[in-house]
Amino acid sequence: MIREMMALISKNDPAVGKVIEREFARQRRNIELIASENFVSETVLMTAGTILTNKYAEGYPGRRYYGGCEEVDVVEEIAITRAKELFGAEFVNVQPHSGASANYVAYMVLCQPGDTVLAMKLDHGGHLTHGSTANFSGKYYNIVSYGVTPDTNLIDYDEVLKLAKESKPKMIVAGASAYPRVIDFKKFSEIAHEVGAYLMVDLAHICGLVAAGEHPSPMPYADIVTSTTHKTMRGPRAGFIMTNDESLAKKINSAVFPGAQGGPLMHIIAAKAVAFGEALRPEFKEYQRQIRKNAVALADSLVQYGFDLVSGGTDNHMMLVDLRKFGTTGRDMERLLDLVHITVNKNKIPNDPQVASVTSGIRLGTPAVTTRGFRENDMKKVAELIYLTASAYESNADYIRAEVNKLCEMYPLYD
Ligand code: DSN
Repeated sequence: MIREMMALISKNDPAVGKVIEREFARQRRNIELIASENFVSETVLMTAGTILTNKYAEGYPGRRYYGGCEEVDVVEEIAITRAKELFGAEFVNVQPHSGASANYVAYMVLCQPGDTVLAMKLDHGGHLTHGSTANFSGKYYNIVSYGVTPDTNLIDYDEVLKLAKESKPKMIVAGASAYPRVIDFKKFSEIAHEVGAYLMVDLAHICGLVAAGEHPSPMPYADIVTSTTHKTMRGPRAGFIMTNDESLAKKINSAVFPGAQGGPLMHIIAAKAVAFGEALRPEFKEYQRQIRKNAVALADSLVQYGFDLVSGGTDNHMMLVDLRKFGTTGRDMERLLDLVHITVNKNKIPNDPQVASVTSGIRLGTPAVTTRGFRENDMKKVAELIYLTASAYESNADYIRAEVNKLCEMYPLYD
């Protein structure tokens, strides 16, 4: 089906078709270790490419501003019902186009511009929407930032409490884009309660792990939980919002539409419904368990090869490699790994002496390779290939490419 679709696109629009065909070849050829990426099922992929893209459906099921919404109403309800079951949520809005727009909505609902928000520093693992001055969050809110301790690189909950008492935030944001350890949502909620703040949890990275019970859920503790659907969750590129507080439900709906967005993307909402359905199956639990096993295997092997990992290892799907001991930077390592067909992203480590375009680290994650079928032994091989790239690239480049090729042929993608 995928190849037929690509052939059709290439026939009708060779310029775009060729890009898609080359990108398809790249995804099949490379070992994908970007922690936020994954490979969706063919059902999710096909659903995202359906005629549902033709439909305008501003509003919510049963309350739309357009006629002809009887079918898309059904699919949005399916997505909502499945997400509620998956996360034990009382209320779900599946319309956010992305994690960033879901976060925008959470700020709109829980805060007023100018309010103080306590969130994780970007270079300690937070996200742009957690207070970067280049982002709406840093421009419209008074951001106070917490981070990790210098000795353990774990979230410093004592510092969170101290900063919360000093700054009296309206909202505390928990959740991260580059934090390899368990996040204690209960502790965050105790701190929030102590200072009378709302707790918003950005679940994007660990969403699939939480759905499968591989990481504690924030649902009993957070006022609002936002997430993407395309990382560990393995759905289409999009977002969603949950709460168990009935009084916030209506505000969230109004803040999504008409507050922040216009027409929902019904083809993507249908693909979210499919992904939530897949996540309700027992195989998804097994998949998430394997993501963690693979992450531990990769982390342990990298340590054996002499790499320093931020916080010493991982509890989830990702790890941060501190490259300083190898005398290289995140930028150079990302480039060299690209040349041997291993895809990663440069990433700041806590208190990084390098700027964001260089960095001292790379971030590695196992969701995508686990989808392909990689197991612990394969991760050990991947660690060896990363080590050779960092320590003796010139003399090993051909060998590394050949080994990458062997692994990718052993676990073909979309075959
Ligand atoms: N940009 C995403 C990531 O790579 O973690 C977060 O939204």
